[in-house]
Amino acid sequence: MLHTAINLQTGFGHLTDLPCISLQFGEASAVVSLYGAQVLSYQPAPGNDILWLSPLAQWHNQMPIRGGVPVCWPWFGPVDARLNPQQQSLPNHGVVRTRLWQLAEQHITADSVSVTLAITVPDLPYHPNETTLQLQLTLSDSLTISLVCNAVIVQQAALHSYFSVANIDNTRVQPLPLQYQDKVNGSGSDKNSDTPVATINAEVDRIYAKPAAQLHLDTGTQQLELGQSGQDATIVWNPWQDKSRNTKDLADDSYLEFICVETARLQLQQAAPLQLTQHIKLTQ
Ligand code: TA6
Repeated sequence: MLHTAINLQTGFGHLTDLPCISLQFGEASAVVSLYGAQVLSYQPAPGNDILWLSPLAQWHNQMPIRGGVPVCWPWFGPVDARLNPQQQSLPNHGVVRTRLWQLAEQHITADSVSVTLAITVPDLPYHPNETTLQLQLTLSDSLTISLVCNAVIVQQAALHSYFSVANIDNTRVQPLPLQYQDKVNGSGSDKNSDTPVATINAEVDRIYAKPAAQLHLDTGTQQLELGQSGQDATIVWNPWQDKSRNTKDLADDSYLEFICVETARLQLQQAAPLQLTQHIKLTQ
């Protein structure tokens, strides 16, 4: 008999007072924090965490947790003026990373273990009504993370996944579009690459529009398939040396240990419901 379970747990790693939910499906496990609905751990087998969590991550005093899969919503990066009519000072990557979510549903079947976390946001700066957002997490022989909002509003979103890498020099993401927007130094300028493969040997902060539905991440020792749907962009980010040193909740050498490959919907033209999914599967 396959061992399956869903449990409330207090604490994960050094975040000893964080309210979390753990999921177990046979050998595989996952942990999601109720703060931010942030997946913090995905282990296809015991001891092999696919996701990276900063040793300096914090969650008190409105700090978003550095690592795992932060949920960015309803904007990505600095807020766009269209979503901030009163020109308030608003946090990077939206408002739900630093709020407590609730467990809304849980299911155990022969094929998977799943939970749905939900949050109702009463105070979007550009929308008068309460808005409900859900994060659905399904663990089987892979992990599927879906962010769902049925409201017909203008909304951006990203699943800002931090993946553990064995060796950043040998880390590769492919296939990516040749054209990308380069955000290093805040320039936002369009660049062209001559290869569909992203490698990391300096600070990288790129937005790729119209990415493929299936990406391949080679971490140096492991191969991951990253499926995505509902997206219009993939972001690849590594802060490299200087930004690691200058970011409070990163250690000096943290840039050697992770790459962010993010599934995002960034369009601001149309009010539309949201269903954004990232599917993570270890293949080797
Ligand atoms: O997705 C890349 C990015 O937007 C970068 O520009 C970088 O700042 C990163 O996210 C982390 O943002 P955060 O607000 O979590 O420090």
